[in-house]
Amino acid sequence: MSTGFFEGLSKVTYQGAQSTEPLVYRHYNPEEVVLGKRMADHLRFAVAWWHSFAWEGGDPFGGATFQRPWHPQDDMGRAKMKADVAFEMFDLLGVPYYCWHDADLRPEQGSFAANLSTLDEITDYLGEKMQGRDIGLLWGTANMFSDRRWMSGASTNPDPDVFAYAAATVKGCLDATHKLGGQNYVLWGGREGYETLLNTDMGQELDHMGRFLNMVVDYKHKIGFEGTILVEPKPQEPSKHQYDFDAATCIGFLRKYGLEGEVKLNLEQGHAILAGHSFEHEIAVAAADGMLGSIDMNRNDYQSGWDTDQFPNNVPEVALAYYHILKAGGLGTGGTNFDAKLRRQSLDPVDLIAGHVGAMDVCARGLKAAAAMIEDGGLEDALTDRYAGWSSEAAQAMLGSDLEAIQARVLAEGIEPAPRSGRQEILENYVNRFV
Ligand code: XUL
Ligand code: CO
Repeated sequence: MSTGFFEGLSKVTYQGAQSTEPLVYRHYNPEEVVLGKRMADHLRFAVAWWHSFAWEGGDPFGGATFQRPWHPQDDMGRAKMKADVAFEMFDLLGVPYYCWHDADLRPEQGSFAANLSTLDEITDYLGEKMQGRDIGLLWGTANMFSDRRWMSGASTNPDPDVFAYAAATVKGCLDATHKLGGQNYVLWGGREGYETLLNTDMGQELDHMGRFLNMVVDYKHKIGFEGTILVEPKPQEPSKHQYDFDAATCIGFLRKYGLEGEVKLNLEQGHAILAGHSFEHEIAVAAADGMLGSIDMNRNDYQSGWDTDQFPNNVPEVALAYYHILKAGGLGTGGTNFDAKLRRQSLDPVDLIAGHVGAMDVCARGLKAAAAMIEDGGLEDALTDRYAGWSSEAAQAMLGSDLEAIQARVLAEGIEPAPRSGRQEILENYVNRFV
């Protein structure tokens, strides 16, 4: 029986680019084959439970603006109603995946044992709702940043009891993710960082975080969880400085603690911007090390400089992100999670649908543009041409040589490099033909 929350709204269908209807897909056609694969299988869209269903519309200056029938979110009956509405939205959108934090699903009961048992109960309920539906869990994760117990960190907390609480929490969340057939498990270190070095032993905190992540990997293997463990870079907010600053920092961290073959990255568009990078930079950094795992697709407001978690609406940006994803061989077990929330004035159920429909269409358009660039091969040809000198025998031999021999060759052959144009404007014009 329907909850009636989305009353009057019907299943969103693909109508093609000419359609002027507001709630249809103009570009997202899940069955359309792009570069030999269904669009749905390239994009692997997921809805984020927290922003869509748990977030109440508050900001630092004011409280809740949304008044959902499952608020306040403090008992199991309402948690189940929230789940009913969530699955109604998944059906309307036709999304193949969703993601959650433990705290989004279950009411906060104040004790670890009670929270563990309600998490078990609500995830059993989700499992029942997944039966007979074409929907999977892209990833689960633990919210180890909202409650005051986490204020000084989770695995990096100076208090070993908090480390223990974090380990116990992640075990429960990994068990629940495994039970629901999750494709990945994410750790975002929301409080894994510091406010001031005056009270922080950074080296010890990083060692604890590395040990913690090794325990997560060991446990994953012990229970036979075949999904990918992902960490999610973000430079700051809520901590002043977060240890998982950006992709490059995370890769260095994973190598230091021997986790490079085990853990990949969940890259978020808005986090890349906060770190002073473009999204495609972060994707290319991860891809170069074989650590591209999954993406959180949202955008930030470029004027406010804060993590505003808005639905994506910029096709050229999204196209370059998917270009690098396609070049890297795709998202694997990962997907495109909309870690995006409505604006706090967008009160109506239809706003939730519109946010996702627009975002899915922007991504589909971006993917098609990226695929067209790959098929055309113009960027790849330009790269091949730019690095062509390296295919010569002499250039390759130099890499196995040394400074003395190279200097002797430069003198003997009278080598004087001739500067060449990088052709940036020509390449930008090229990209604009596709987006
Ligand atoms: C916070 C953020 C999180 C993670 C999951 O900025 O992105 O929602 O994706 O904890
Ligand atoms: Co995120």
